[in-house]
Order: sequence, then structure tokens, then C-alpha cells
Amino acid sequence: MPHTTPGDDPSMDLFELRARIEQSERAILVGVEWTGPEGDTYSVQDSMAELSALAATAGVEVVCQVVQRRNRPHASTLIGAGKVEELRVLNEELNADIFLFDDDLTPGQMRNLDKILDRKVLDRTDVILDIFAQRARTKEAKLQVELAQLEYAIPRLRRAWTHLSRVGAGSGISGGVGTRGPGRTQLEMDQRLIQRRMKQLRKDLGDMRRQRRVQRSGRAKEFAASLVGYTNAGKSSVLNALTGERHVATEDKLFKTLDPTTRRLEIDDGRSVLVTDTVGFIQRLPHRLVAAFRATLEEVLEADLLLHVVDVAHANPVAQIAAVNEVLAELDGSEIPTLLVLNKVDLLDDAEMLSDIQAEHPDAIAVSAVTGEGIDTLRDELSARAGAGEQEYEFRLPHERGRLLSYLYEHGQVDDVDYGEEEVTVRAHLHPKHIAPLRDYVA
Ligand SMILES: Nc1nc2c(ncn2[C@@H]2O[C@H](COP(=O)(O)OP(=O)(O)OP(=O)(O)O)[C@@H](O)[C@H]2O)c(=O)[nH]1
Ligand SMILES: [Mg+2]
Repeated sequence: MPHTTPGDDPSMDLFELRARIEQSERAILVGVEWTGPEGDTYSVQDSMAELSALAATAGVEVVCQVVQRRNRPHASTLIGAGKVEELRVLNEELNADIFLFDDDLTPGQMRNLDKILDRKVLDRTDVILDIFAQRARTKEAKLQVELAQLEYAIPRLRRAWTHLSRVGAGSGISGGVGTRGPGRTQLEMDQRLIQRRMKQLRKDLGDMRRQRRVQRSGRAKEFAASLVGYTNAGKSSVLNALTGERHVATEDKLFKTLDPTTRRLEIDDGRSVLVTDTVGFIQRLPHRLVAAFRATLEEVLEADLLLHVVDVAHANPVAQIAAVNEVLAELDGSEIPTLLVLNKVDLLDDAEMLSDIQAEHPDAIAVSAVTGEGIDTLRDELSARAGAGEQEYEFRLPHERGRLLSYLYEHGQVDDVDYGEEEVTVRAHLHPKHIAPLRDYVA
């Protein structure tokens, strides 16, 4: 389904566009620079820049950013009481609609901040869930988002109630950030009903997953690669560059892609690989979201090879690589062979960062999905990996077993076919794992 944004759809009603702009909410972002013994791999500046991008993606205008240094969270308000009061006074002037915290807040902290600040208080997870709710297109993605929202909402139910009575549940755009998506309308039910709904969602998702597994097992086992990586790293762009088509929508926004898309890539005569593009990762990806999207992601992780796409033009690609590896570990995907794809090299002024990463990962391939640089090398590497472990065979197939020849075309690379009187002689490269139906015909 095509995705459109107000900026790129010329047919969009100007009226509607203006209405959206007028309704866009204004937020004050609040971050904490943790100075405790653990520190943070992600600097507070990077994290706030990312929160700002998340806010923009959710359609929220950032009016101001406030950072406090602390060595541990304040139990009841995360930041100190003096800072909270400072925020309240600041907002008498700015009159923002939302306080958006970069750190996740406990239900208690949210309630307390809510009361003192008298504005909508949201955290990072709220915004990520909101973006997912806005972007979910397929039935499965919608159910997964709803499940994640409900799980996140349950302990916060009382707070949600007061908000919903203020803004009107499920009213789409008018409810504003943090109130969108099916999950929010469900909040009007009592906790028991929500539990029942969650049970149903888990069952429906389980059914969908089983159904897809059946479909998958019927399919030929082709070499499969999955694109993984930080959100906005350029995964969809790399898929488009590899296939030479613009199948997958790309945008300079976070979490553009939610649903997996698979394309067959013909690499050289006969051999093809399946490449799947999917949802991106982010530092501190909400655990509940990972849990809800586990089904989607598990399928992605059944790949023979992961193409881990990295935006080398980003301020801190090394931290992003680490964040992705963390999520992969959480999903038990660390064991899958991985090829690092260093993308956006066209944006680099100095190659120092690139050579640092390459020193650490000598197999990494530098590419630009925009200029096409390095894409052929990536395709060759895919071809080599897909062919790795194949052996050369000669088969003598009886004429009536023509199906086996199709099987060979599908699973291996056919190098030569000679139609004799008695039989067909075929020379082919094939992985031994596909040899079973052909074993009797090896020459
Ligand atoms: N200059 C440059 N821009 C790129 C390159 N690859 C991707 N981009 C841009 O980066 C932005 C994100 O690209 P996407 O392909 O949507 O990234 P993604 O990883 O699929 O992002 P999500 O689906 O949101 O996780 C888009 O604006 C792309 O045009 C590249 O090699 N060079
Ligand atoms: Mg994408």
C-alpha cells in the first residue's frame, strides 16, 4: 500500500493539510544525562536528537529541550522536584501541550508529573507506540501494535482514563500523540475486559503465525537474506537498489517500514535469493513492542544471512550497531551469519569513521543506496554466500523425470543440459542439502 505524507502527495487537499498543521501538538522534550557509574553508551545529545526525530515523525512540534544531569532517578518524578517546578514555570510562557520524556517513566512517575505539570506527560515508549499505531497497515501489524499498547497501558490505566475523558478516545488525529491507535479506544473497557482482549489478540496472532508457517514450509527453500538495522539506516533503500526497483517506500522518518516485504533477487544465471526488508530497531526499543512483533521478527530471523545495514553518516554509527546487536541478541538472532552493509557513504566528508568500522569488521561492504556505489559488490557477495557449500554434480535423468530438472533450476545452478536419446545429462551446482530427490541419478 502506498504511504503518503502531507509533503509528497500533490493531490492532498490543502484544506486537510492546513487542518493538520494547525492541530499539530507542541512539546517540550525532557532528557536526563546520567552521570552514575553505568553511564550511557548513547550520549544524551544523540538520544535527544533521536527523540526529536521521533516527535517529528509522530507529528509533534518540538518547542524546547531541557536536559538535567542526575546520577540516579528521582523515585516519584524521575527528575528533581526543583526541575519539575522549573518546567512548570517555563511552560507558563511556552504553553506547550506535551512534556515528552526521553527516559521511560513508571506509572507512578507519570501520574505525579501529570498532576504537577497539568499537561499531557508522555515518554519515549508512548511516542514509539504512537508512530507504530499511525503506520500499521496490515491486519497483523495492527493487532501487534494493539497488543503492545494494551500491555503498556494496563498499569497506567488510571492515568489514561483521565486523559481520554479530556481528549476523546480513538478520535484519530484530534486525540493527538499518545492517544492514537486501536489500543486507546480499548482503554474504556475495564481491566478484565482488556485482559480478555489481549488473550484474543495473542490467539489471533498465533493463528496467523501458524498459517504463515504452513505456507512457508510449502515453499521451496531458497537462500534467504534479511535486512536488519537501525531505523532510517536505509534498509528499504538498499533493497530497492539491489532489485533496481522502487517497490518499498522510503523516507527520512523513523519507522517508515513496519511490515516485512520480500523480493526475489536474480543474481546470476539461475541463482536467486530472497531478500526481506522489515521494521527497524532503535536503542531502548520497548520490550513489549519487541514481544508483540516477535512473530514478524522471528520470520525475518529464519534467514540464512542477515544484512545489517548501518548509516555511516550518522553521528554515532557504532552505538547504533551495538543497539541493533542488542535487539538481535534478545531475539536469539546473534548466531545467524551477518554481513555489515555500510550505507550512505555518499554523505561522508571524511572516511575516518568508515575505516574505523572496517578495521573492526573487515568483511563489511561500503555502499550508497542513492548513487549505487558498492551495490554490485554487495550483489556479488550475496551470490557467493548463496552459492557457498554448493558442489558440482552430474546427473543422468530419465526423460520422464523432467520435473527433477525444474527442481534443479529451482534449487541450484544448472550449468549444462544435454538431451540424449536415453536420458538427459545435466551438470549443475547444488547444495548437498537439496540432493535427496536426485540421489539415484548422480552419474
Ligand atoms: N544520501 C543517502 N541517503 C540515503 C541512502 N540510503 C538511504 N538514504 C535516505 O535515508 C532515509 C531512510 O531510508 P530508508 O530506506 O527509508 O531507511 P529504512 O532503514 O528502511 O528506515 P525505516 O523503515 O524507517 O526503519 C531516506 O530519506 C533515504 O532516501 C544513501 O545511500 N545515501
Ligand atoms: Mg524501511
